[in-house]
Amino acid sequence: TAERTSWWRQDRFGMFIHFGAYSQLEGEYTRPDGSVCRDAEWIMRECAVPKEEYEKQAARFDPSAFDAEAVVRAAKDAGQRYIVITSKHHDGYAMWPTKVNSWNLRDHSAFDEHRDIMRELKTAADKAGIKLGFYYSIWDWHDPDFADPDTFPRYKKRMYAQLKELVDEYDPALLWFDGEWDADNPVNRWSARDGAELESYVKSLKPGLLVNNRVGKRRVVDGDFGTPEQEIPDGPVDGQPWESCMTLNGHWGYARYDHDWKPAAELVRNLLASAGRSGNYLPNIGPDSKGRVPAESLRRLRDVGSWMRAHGQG
Ligand code: FUL
Repeated sequence: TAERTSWWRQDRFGMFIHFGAYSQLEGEYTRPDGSVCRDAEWIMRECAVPKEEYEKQAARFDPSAFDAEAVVRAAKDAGQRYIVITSKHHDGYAMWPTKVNSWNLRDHSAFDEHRDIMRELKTAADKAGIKLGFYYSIWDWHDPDFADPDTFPRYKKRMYAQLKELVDEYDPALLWFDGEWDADNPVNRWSARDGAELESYVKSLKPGLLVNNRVGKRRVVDGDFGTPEQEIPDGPVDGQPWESCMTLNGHWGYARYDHDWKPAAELVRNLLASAGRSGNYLPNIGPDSKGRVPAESLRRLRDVGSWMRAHGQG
């Protein structure tokens, strides 16, 4: 693990991106009775959006303004050295043209079918010397085979196939699993064994691949690094390398009503605290329905970059 994680421990600072079909709703769902329910990437579940309605919204998703080069430049200027983007969140919607199902950005959207956001990011990242990783949710609200113990093996097969696509097509530096908890799936609990199996599978596809601890039960032996969320731990977590992921406002996915932004000084403080405690820092951006990164996020990242350069860290 020490050698596997050496580039990542040196990098210290990355960019998280939450972007998916939920971004189309921009955090707000208007119910048939006119009342509005608010959330972000959890909106489908928290606001009980009917499946057909969510699919209808996804069919309108057209993030044509997404600019991979600008995103990579923003990361680079901030001093971030790797990017982790949601390839599939809990809603099951794939942000790359997967062949496993049609619940994806190419086959179920209003987006230019010739574009592939993941490819664009990979190309831009490679050019800038920035590493690219993928978040992938094990939990899946959309796949009908997920929640039923009898059909779960079929789901698992598709999940493995999707991960193989991601590794083969985009050669990611790391995979960031999530949604490994037992929700929805009381019989087929995601066991330590499921985790170990999945971890060795993805590492067999690419031996150097880094994997976070949510691939299993978040123990020291699961994956290569710990994943404290919205907090900076006091120091090493069980002696395991760690990375603290954090929102810039109160949500991961875009939420048009959320203006509660953290000041840039707080981000700098968090970065320094993480680095000082041998951890990584992974602040998040959430592009809107058109794929635009909020100006408030960009401004804060720029300010962090200026601070880094002024102090000889850029
Ligand atoms: C959590 C998820 O449920 C959130 O939506 C977000 O992706 C965060 C980074 O991990 O477990």
